[in-house]
Amino acid sequence: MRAHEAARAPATRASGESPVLQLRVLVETDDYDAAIRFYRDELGLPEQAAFAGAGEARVAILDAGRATLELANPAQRRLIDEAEVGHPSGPRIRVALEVADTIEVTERLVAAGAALLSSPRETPWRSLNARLDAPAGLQLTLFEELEPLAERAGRPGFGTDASRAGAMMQSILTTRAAPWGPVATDQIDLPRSHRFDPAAVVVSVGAAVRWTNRDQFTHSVRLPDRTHFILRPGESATYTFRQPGEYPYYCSFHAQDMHGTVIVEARE
Ligand SMILES: [Cu+2]
Repeated sequence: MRAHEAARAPATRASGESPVLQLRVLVETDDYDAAIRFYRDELGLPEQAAFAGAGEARVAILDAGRATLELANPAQRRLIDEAEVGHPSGPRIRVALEVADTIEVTERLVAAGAALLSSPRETPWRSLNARLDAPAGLQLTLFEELEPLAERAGRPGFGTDASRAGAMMQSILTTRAAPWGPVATDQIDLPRSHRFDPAAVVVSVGAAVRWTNRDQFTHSVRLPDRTHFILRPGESATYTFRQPGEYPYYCSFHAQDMHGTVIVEARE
C-alpha cells in the first residue's frame, strides 16, 4: 500500500473498536423537576453528574446503559410503528430503552405519570415492546429481548447487510427454481415458517382469497393496491379480487423471503 493510501484509512478499524466513546442524548424539558423524578427516581437511571449554573440553569446526566444508534429508513420506521402501536405514530427521533421486564417497567412508569400509547406486545422480531408518552416530551419505547441477538441473526431478514444480500440472492434463486405452477385455490396458508403456501394461486374474478397465519410469528399480506393485512398467529384475512390480472404480494415483515402471487382469471 502506498503512503497516501494508508493516510486516508479510517483511524480505528481494529476489530470492534469505535472512535466514539459515548452516545449522549440531550433533551430540553420545561418541567425539569418532573423529568428528574420520572427518569432518575421512578425509572431508576443512576445520576452520573448534575450541574447548576447561572440563571437557574440545571442539567443532570443520567446513566442510561449501553448506547446504540439505530438508523432506519421510512419503510422500516413504519414497520416498527405498526408492530408496536398498530399505526404510524413515532416522531423521527425516539428513545428506546432495553429493560429486563417490559411489563413490570411499563406498569411502574404508567403509575409514575407516563401515558401508555401501546401496551407490551411481542414484535415479529421477538422482542416485547411497549410505547409511552413520557416527561420531557419523549416518546419512549421499552423493549425486552426475548431471544439472544445471535439467534435472531439467523432469522430471515436479519443479519448484517452483507449476509442479508447473500440470503436474498439465495431466496431469489430458490423462488425462480420452483418447478410447480400456480394452484387453483382461494385458501392460502402461512405455515411454519415464513412462507405462503401455495405461493402462487389462480382464482376466478370475484373470488375471495383467504390468508390464514398458522405460523407462530406475526406476518402480513401487502397487496399492490397497498392493502395491508397484519396477521398475528391464528388470524386470517380475506380479500376479494374484482379485476383479472396478476397480483404479486409480500409480507412486509419478511419482504426478502415471503412473496406470493394471486393470478385472477376472467370468467369464461
Ligand atoms: Cu412474514
